[in-house]
Amino acid sequence: MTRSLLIFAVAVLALFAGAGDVLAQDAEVRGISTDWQWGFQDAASPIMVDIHWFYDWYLLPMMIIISAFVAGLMGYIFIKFRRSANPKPSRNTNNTLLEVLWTGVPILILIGIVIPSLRLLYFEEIVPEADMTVVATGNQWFWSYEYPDQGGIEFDSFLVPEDELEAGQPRLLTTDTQVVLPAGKVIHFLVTSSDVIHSWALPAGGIKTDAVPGRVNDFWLEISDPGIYYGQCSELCGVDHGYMPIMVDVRSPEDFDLWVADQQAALGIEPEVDLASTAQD
Ligand SMILES: [Cu+2]
Repeated sequence: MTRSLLIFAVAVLALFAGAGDVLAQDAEVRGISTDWQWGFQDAASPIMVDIHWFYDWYLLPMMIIISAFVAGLMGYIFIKFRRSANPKPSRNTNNTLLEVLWTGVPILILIGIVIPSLRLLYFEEIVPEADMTVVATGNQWFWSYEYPDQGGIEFDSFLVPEDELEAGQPRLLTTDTQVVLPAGKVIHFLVTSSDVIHSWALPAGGIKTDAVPGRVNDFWLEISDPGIYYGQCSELCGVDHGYMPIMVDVRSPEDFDLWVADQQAALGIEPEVDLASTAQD
């Protein structure tokens, strides 16, 4: 029986492993869900790479093996000990070895889950040295963004209503302004809210962080490939909760600098002045 279980587990795993490839067809839009998608979106950040590994190659096989084992055991009991085959049931009430095993083995399994799980949590939690900071503020019902390192660029980001969408823009995910980020850089995100609890979530980045009024939460995000990545507010925040999407536009660092210069010009922000050199004059 163990052999067939193993084959079943491998078959199911193969299905899951192939699921991510669907997204690769469109190079530009990288972070979006697809029809009939199984499993997660393709990993775009180091955190999501680890989440993929932890789920696909650790938790999921474990769940499949445990579920198959329990289902198999129940099937075996239903047949072997049905009334017609076993009219006189055994009156045994305990078995020390079995009891030690069914207590001890689950404990070992849980310890086996806790170790990589905590390792992953700490990896997410500890922000490496960041290249820049972005502040995301949740509002009923849109997001505002600030770039303190780029002279305080700030803007609001609203949903583009369905009747104003251009061809190829996904409904309920497209926003009028995007969070533009440089590829391959560590971004330190500060997340807060101006009214109720929202949640800044980007599945491909492995991010879901609550935006709580009066409190600043943070996370780090490093997206390696330029492209468009979609997310949504993921905390029930009121009537338009489903209408405050997140659209991240990751560009090459050079294109990002161009965007920054553009934004600064539009907002009338003086380009960064080197204070040290000014003081020497
Ligand atoms: Cu919200």
